[in-house]
Amino acid sequence: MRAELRHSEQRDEFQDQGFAILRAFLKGQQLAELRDRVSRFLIEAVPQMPDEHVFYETKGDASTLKQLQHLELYDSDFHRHLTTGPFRELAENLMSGDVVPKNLQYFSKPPGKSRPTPAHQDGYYFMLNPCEAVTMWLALDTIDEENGCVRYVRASHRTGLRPHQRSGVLGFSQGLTDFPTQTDRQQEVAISADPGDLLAHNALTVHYADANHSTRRPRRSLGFIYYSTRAREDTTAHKAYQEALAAELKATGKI
Ligand SMILES: O=C(O)CCC(=O)C(=O)O
Repeated sequence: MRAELRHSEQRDEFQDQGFAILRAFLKGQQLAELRDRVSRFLIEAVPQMPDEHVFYETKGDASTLKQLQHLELYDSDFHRHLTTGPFRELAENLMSGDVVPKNLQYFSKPPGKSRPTPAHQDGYYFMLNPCEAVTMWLALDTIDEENGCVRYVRASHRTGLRPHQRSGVLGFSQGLTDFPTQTDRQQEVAISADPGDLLAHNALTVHYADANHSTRRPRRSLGFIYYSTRAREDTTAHKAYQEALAAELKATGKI
């Protein structure tokens, strides 16, 4: 299929349902190199990272590592992946314009030691006006209903931001107060993914994930966040929230 047609189909799917699925977005050597880079990063970089960018289900137990923030700040390969090349190009296509690369995250749900991801809209965390941003989620493992695949509520991006409250979940501090509605249940889709598959969702799309209920299957992924240049960030409120949250997590011994 010609690239232009493929791009317009991806954009249509994204605009219509609030998410797009790009199977085998990375494959072969590209995928192998990225997975290898992640493995080395976990050994070499994580011990040097500040507490507010490294989350464990149980602090002090390395086998429960659940989330890393801003990999691009600690590794030039990850900086390149976030700021140039296919991920950014896809973000520009889906956002129909220029984007600002914001964050490259790592997610893991270790078997037997993970918690569900609460239902949320990324836009609630981002504090943007207009709320125009995309998150891309790249599977590093085979991820299905058993080990906690991502679940989207189709077309939920069309009805604006919904109320959130503190969730008590480290790394996903806010969750929807009114979830699930009947429509949420009717429109929910569970997306299984193979390594290299990419899911992209609008910042208003409701999504969540179960815990990893398998006994030994890993469940790892990378998240790439881009804001549209049309969006204005409430940087003061965002910084204040992040600082207050980090202080609270430190005071309660969670990070
Ligand atoms: O991996 C997950 O469970 C959720 C990821 C997520 O919420 C996101 O990338 O916005």
